[in-house]
Amino acid sequence: MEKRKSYYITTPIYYPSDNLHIGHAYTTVAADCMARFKRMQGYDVFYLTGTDEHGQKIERAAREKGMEPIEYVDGIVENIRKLWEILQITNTDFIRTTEKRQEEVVKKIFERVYEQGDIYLSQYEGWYCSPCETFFTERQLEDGKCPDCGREVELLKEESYFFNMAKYAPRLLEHIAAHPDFIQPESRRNEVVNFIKGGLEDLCVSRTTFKWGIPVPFNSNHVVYVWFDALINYLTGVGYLQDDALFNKYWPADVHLMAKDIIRFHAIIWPIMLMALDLPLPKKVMAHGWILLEGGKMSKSKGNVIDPRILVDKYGLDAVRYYLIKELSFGQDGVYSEEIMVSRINSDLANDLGNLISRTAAMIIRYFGGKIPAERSSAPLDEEIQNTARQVYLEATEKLEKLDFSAYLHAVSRLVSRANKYIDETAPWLLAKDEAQQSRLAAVMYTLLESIRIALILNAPAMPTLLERANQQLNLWDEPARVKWEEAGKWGLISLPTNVQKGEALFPRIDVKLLEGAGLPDTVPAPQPPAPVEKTVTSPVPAETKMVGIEDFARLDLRVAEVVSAVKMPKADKLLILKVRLGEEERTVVAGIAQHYAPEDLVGKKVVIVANLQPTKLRGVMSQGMILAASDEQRVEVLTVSPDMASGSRVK
Ligand code: ME8
Repeated sequence: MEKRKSYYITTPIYYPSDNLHIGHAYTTVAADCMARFKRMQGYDVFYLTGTDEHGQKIERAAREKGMEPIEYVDGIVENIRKLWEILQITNTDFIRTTEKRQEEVVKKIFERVYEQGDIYLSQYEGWYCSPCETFFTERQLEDGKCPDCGREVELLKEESYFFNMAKYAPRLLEHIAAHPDFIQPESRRNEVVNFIKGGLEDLCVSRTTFKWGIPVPFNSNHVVYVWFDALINYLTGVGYLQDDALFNKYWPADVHLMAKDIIRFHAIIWPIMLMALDLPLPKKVMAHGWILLEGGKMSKSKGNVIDPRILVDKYGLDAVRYYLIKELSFGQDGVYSEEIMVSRINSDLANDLGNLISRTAAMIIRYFGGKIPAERSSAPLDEEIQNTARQVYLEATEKLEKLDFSAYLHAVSRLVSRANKYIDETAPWLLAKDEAQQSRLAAVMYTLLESIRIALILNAPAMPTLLERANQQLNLWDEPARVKWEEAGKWGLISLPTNVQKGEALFPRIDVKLLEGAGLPDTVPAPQPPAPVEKTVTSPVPAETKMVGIEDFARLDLRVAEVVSAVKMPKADKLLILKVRLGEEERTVVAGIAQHYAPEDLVGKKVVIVANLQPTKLRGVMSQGMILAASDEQRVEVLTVSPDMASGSRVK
């Protein structure tokens, strides 16, 4: 049997000084997206995450609560594990630095590096930042404070073991130059190279001022420096010195993923430690940006954190993961606000993907009882969709390989938008009226369902429950969990007849009003839904009116719609709720014309609506379009066309 290729990905091991927030969730979800993608490609994946439990910071946090460090971290680690379950993280193992396996490996490594002369005993004097667990020289301080977090530092003098890093600097620079992909993104690589070129000082790798750590094996006055200990987790996790078969299978790691705050530890100290151990270096160290709040960085110690569990409860797992993965552009920071998240979920998932699926499913049921017939006549437009699907597959694959998560989801969105546009272009409700167009209608439905199948597969690494949920209506796969990535690269895998059934909306639209008074720290004001007033036509056109090209105008889908019913919106003076028919399709539109029209005056009228306006909820009612009306100082008059004009007709 052919041996499957292996893939080893890690997240940082997080400090269990407090519960984790969406920043940590971001890294873990992104790494999980990668692990799922690689599994779908057929790789044998090892995905490691865990907790970094030693050091003065944790010891202090525990003491402040009057607890033993281990007792303190045990509780938080339990919460972290639960959080990863909630987010459906598929980590292969979870490593805690307080485990026996880690202690044994750290001691052996420390001893070996000491024996070969790369670790030596000396005196250390320096400025120590306890929250960052880092020493700084006088020169590195900023205004006498920690250059990383801006907090107070303390002058510490102690006997310490030092790791001779400078010795390996030239080799590391050579390695970085020969492997341009080793440190990503490029801006971080340049930063690291400049830092190394500035001269590496030997690293202090032991402490005597506190006890909460792994003892140096030959001198129990010292504990191993927390970063020296923590980085080794990446080796212990895959069985270094303990399970050779496992280790040989997965080492070197394919990717260490983290945010930019800890890139130097991973791109300088860690490779040098591995060089000292004669081990191959990881293939890639990738640093993403930070998720910031409007007021700055989120931090456990500042207490301004966003709890991912609450978001999942409110908005659902797939939606929250989707938002996180799409939010940070390659290597860049992004600003979190609940409003931005909700508007992204509404536009990308409720309007685009969710609507595409529900509209297509409804049409296949309405026109063919859920079963697309085999007789299909294609048109050149169908090929255009196939090409888009192919390009999107290639692009999504390429972006994921590069860990450019946001660009990957942007690519997938392109296919969804193209398919939605295809519905408008082919107007299936018109085809359905004509017996002679049955086979064309079947081809249109098939093209849509194929596009959906591909878009679903491509979204699957980001949204773990999506395939299963969509499959309940679409019945595309016998076993959604076994779908392969490459199936998204092939057109025409759906065999006929299909078996599409009615189902619930996959991504219900979120009412932005739910956000009011949510009491979130540092969030921007909720975006206002577009006012439900009609387009007003004033005359004459003011000179400063900005001219638009015909292509801008063509983006509006204006249609004739027949008003089939109209009622007043309860407790709203200005609003009417109209049911309108556009060809076969029925829609609800909320219009701000109650002061100008009695509901019964509108019924039967053929009005003009903007049919491709983003749906929005007004007073709890989803409005799916806007009615055009002219207005002057006194009146508002709804635009109408003659009663014999077919509803659904285009207005241009
Ligand atoms: O640094 N935006 O642990 P840590 C994006 N124990 N990512 C964020 C984030 C934010 N606002 N906040 C945290 C440590 N992260 C060490 C690691 S590894 C051998 C030892 C994520 O709990 C991001 O991945 O402070 C960042 O690098 C990591 O959490 C820091 O986690």
